[in-house]
Amino acid sequence: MTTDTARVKAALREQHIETPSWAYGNSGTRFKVFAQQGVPRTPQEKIDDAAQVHRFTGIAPTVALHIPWDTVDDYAALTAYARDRGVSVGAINSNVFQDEDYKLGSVTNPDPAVRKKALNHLLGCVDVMDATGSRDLKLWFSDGTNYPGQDDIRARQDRLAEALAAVYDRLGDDQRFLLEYKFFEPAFYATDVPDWGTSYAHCVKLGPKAQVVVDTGHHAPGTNIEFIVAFLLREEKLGGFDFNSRFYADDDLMVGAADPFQLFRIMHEVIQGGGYGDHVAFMLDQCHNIEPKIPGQIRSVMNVQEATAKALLVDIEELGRAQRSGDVLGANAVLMDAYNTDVRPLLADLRQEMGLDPDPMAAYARSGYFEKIRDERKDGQAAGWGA
Ligand code: PSV
Ligand code: MN
Repeated sequence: MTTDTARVKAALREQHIETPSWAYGNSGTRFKVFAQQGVPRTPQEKIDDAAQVHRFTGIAPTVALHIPWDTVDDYAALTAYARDRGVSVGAINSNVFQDEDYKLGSVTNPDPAVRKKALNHLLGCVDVMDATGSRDLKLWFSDGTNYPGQDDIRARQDRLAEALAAVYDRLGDDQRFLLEYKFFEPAFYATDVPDWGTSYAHCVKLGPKAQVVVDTGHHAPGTNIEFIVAFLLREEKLGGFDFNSRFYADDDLMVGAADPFQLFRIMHEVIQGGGYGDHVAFMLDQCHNIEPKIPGQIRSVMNVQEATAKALLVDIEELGRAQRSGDVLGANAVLMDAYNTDVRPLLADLRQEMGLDPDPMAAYARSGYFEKIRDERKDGQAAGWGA
């Protein structure tokens, strides 16, 4: 294990984890949304909550928006609002999955009028990026079919390619889109972007401003996600992560909760593959259905930070030596030594050096912020779906 803790801490100081505005709103399953107290009613209040996560962790300075959930009249004013609270607007997430028109798909819909509507939404999201200074447009399509024969799989790929090309052409020099894949749901027979290979193939055709985003919850059980990460980094096509945890499907649980070892293995490949930097966006895409939301986000940021610290502790020289000499057990032991290290004292030290409380969860609980929003946000409509 490396003993160069100064280097590890320096790298950790640079880490940047983005929280999603939708994590602060009410959420649930298709069975029930359990409303919580103090839930934001506006995009501004979601930003207030995101600023708290940054205040206590020091490494969550951006918040992703979801359009139209976070639609406002004046995006420049929203950007200034965020800046005044010490955070800024991160990725813009498009939403072409919640309109009646999209029953048979959005950009792959057989009806050209629906395709046009969906494309206009995506182009409108780039306008929001222009107004907020956001670099990344996240594209996730619920498009697909439920039954064999329902539509022409190949024609749907053509329609997808056409829409992606139009969005790509609209991007500014410093903007990118991140194409997300998901192997099922809400379409159950064939999803139009089911896997990293489909996303990758579309992105390669378009160029460097098209990148793949890996949502850790969007794989079949047993998928080796770190292999995908290593491969995409090698091809310079990994744009970022939507981090969360799954046990069974797209569970959207806190990242690192279900399988912290997998998160460590992913971070190891990120670091090994030169993906540790701002060109790979580390975003959370989670819901907190039964646990409190702001602490849920703080815990999640800490989980990513812990996995990163362990991955930074891997003795790369020693690992390389063992690998080159075919020392199977030795190489494995180098990784496991780092993984089995308790990095919490190192992170507590780091936080103190950064002027933070060493225990972000306890500091938030003591801060009185929850009591304040619980009282202030009693009236009005809480953000979320169905609450
Ligand atoms: C789809 O399941 C997804 O992962 C996409 O990123 C959406 O934008 C997000 O969830 C909505 O919560
Ligand atoms: Mn996602």
